[in-house]
Amino acid sequence: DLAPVRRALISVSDKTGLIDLARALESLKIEILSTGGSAKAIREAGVAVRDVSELTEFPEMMDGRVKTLHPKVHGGLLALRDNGMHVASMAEHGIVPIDLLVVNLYPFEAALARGAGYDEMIENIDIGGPAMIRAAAKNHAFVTTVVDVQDYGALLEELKAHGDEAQTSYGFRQKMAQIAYARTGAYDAAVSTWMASAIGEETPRRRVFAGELKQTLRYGENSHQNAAFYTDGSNRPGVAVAEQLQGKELSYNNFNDTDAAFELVSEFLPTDGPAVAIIKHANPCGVAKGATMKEAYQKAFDCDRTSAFGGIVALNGALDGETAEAISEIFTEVVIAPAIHQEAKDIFARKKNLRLILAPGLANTAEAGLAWKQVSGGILVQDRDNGALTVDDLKVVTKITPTEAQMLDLLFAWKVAKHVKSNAIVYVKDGATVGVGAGQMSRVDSALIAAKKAERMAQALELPQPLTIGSAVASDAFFPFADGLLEAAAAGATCVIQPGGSMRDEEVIAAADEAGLAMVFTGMRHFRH
Ligand code: 93A
Repeated sequence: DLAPVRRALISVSDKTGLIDLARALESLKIEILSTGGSAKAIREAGVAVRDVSELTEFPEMMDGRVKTLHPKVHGGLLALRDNGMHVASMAEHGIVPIDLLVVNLYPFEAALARGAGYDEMIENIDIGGPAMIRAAAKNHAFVTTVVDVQDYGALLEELKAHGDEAQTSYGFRQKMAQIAYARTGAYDAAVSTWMASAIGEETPRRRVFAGELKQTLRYGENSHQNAAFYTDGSNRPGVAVAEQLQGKELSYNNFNDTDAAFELVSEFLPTDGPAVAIIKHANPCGVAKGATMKEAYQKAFDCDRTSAFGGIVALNGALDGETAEAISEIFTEVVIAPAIHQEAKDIFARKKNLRLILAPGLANTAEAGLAWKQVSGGILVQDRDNGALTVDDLKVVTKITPTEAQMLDLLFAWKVAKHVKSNAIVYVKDGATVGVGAGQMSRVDSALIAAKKAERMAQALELPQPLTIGSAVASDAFFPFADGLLEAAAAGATCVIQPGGSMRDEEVIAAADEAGLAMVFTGMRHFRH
């Protein structure tokens, strides 16, 4: 299953590692064919190279749009070396076999990332490159295809691994062909996704998702499920592009929870001061702002100390030494922050299992984007929930108007509720959650559970009364009846934020007035299922 490699065609936009590769191929007695810019770079380095235009006897034309689209190239890549007719055609038309193809494509994704205009994007759509890659990969019975700079090393090792003559094994060529098709697939996915947004097509008839393996995971949600993490190429700040500084490998559930924690804490801009979110099973069990990061952590921790055990902690600013010290007092799975002081690193170095993650800045929660969810036989796609409110968006519907301080807590509770599985009820006091009810099938139960947790914490902390007394409460969706609202009032909430829009809004508003509550409507819902 070994195939000899005597002739290579190199055509690369990313010239990283090109010269070393060309030198190595030359020393392996492999003839090099190459396109304009690549050939120039190779020649300047003193390595022998033949221009593709010399092979095709056609100049590169139309600003390079046509340079390798020629039967002498595609015949050389596609001919079956063991097929008499193919070999005869090669001889008849002066086609020589090309055994190795090294291509990386026009940097379409990079152009997208820098916000290039329409015409520039079009020029960055590579045609000849993918055509050659697909041809060579199809003919992997004889031809080796390399599309990633990161595979140059493995290619050279393989070429040297089978005796004096440069050869590759069938298994290697298959593996490279699979990667090659993923690359051309991802490339066209990027083109098609860009086009959909460029032409304002929100629900295109066909859509593709391409992923690149970030890492294989020990298992999925449970140990009998295989799992891996794939990045989507967006480079959105978060767990996909963060750097793990220490600790065991992240598990599937760690990735999921760390993402939830980081997205939530990113709701709080550093200019608003330090904020901390503690997450357990994708739901917050404590979120708080503080004068210092340590204070924010302690207030978040005091919301539900029981659940915070084994949790994920996310910070909206630098992790300093005193905060690290406070976090390390209980077992914590993951800590993620956009900056980490050396002192904090030293403290966590004693906790070998704690996973410490440095994120490249906060996520932009206002950014538009798509959210995908798999169901049997398909994928549900929606805009990411990037909804946000200011005080001006709120409508006071009760006789009593919330005070300024209450308004701040209401908005805080609303931001948190957006990140709580529905039905979500969130009690907040002085910039800290004091009770979170998540994921219940009934809104009344969420209100009750959150209040119960607050009672338990009051006992544990030996407080005279639960912190829900005098709190602000948020509900992610409207109260369909007054009962949920009355539970919140019974728990001591004095002001309410909710979308409104129920058939029974009037009944709910009347109940709020009767209970002496101040209530605002957002006109926006934050379901999260
Ligand atoms: O414009 S193209 O679509 N037309 C082609 O015939 C063609 N052949 C190779 N782009 C083409 N390429 C691409 O040129 C390769 O995929 C590679 O990215 C780039 C290398 O060009 P150069 O060697 O001139 O830097």
